[in-house]
Amino acid sequence: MWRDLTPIGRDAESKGYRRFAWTEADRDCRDWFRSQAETRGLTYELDRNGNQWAWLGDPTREDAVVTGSHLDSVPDGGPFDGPLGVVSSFAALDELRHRGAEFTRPLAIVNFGDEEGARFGLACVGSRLTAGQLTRDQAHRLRDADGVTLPRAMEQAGHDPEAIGPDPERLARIGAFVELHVEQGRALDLTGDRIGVASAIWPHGRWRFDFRGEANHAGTTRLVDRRDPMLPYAETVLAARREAQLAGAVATFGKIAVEPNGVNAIPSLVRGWLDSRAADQSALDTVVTAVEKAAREHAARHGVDLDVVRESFTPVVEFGHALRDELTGILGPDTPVLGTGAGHDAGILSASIPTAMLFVRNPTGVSHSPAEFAAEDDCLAGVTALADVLEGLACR
Ligand code: HGY
Ligand code: MN
Ligand code: MN
Ligand code: MN
Repeated sequence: MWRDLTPIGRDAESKGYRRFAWTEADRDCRDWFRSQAETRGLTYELDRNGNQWAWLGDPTREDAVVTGSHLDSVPDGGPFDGPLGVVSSFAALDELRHRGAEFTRPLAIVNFGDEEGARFGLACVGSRLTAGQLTRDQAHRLRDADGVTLPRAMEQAGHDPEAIGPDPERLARIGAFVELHVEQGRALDLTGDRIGVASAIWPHGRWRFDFRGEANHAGTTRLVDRRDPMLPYAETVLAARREAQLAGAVATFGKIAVEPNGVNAIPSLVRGWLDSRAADQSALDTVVTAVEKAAREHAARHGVDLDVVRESFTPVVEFGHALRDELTGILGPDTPVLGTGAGHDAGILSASIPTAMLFVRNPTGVSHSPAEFAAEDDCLAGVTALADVLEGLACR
């Protein structure tokens, strides 16, 4: 199963994954998911928001146990972030069938579309639409770097963009959602554990900083005559690192767009995206406020205009104790419980249904990079743990 999936969307040079929403690689991943579902005799379903479901049992009941994750990636992402959760879900079902488990509740495996937001800039689009945290109109306004709108991309992929929207009936059918995910950090490696349970997802958001200056000739324009937006942008990147350090938070300017983007042209516009996260809201607010203040001071000093737009924000997610304690009850009371700075579909759904997460050890701690890694025996331990959890929740 894993071997069929890993070549899809993998760049030969970087060895990283480029599985972006509604592209051919995304289509191939979806075809893979459907074939895995149908090979197992599960009822396959593509929902109005482009999420894929594979059902065992009566999907109309209101107490289904759902597991799964996403298959899309960030640019040059790693092989485990998302796919490990989906593959482990199918493998856990195989394990439960091997055990002869008798299901007393429906089970579904899900692939949530566009979790990373790599193409259209907003994370968790599939689960946000389903949970009613993103409206159709907001989704229709999303566009990629080439100006292709989300509706257009959906149409090109054969999905009706007018059908997207909240899906409360579907959520009403779910009694519990458990997402297995590779750990994006080294907490389990440091404690020597293979598996952990999530306690919370840090509050996090994305802010766009538009520094507007004056395009001009790089060779003939005197320094004193310039209104170069690249300078306040650079100073703001350094300010973000400083403010995050002070607040015990994280802040990253990882994406930039420059116009006209010519080697010999002073930019007219430098657009930078800040991703900032912190264990608590007040620390996050402190960082973002301080970074914006610094950006405005630097911009003014260089005669550059600045617009700051909050593009997305996810408040802290505390996973409910009831389901979390059920998991540690099944996996063992000394199962480590750990927070994460990474966003997940489970974080979005936790506002609507009982949700929990399992983490699988990643000895490198690296993610969103081809260097992301999980050892085979840890992945197998993840499958066993997920099978134990699903058996405890959905079987006699
Ligand atoms: O950005 C995140 O934390 C997630 O990987 N989408
Ligand atoms: Mn990710
Ligand atoms: Mn992920
Ligand atoms: Mn429309």
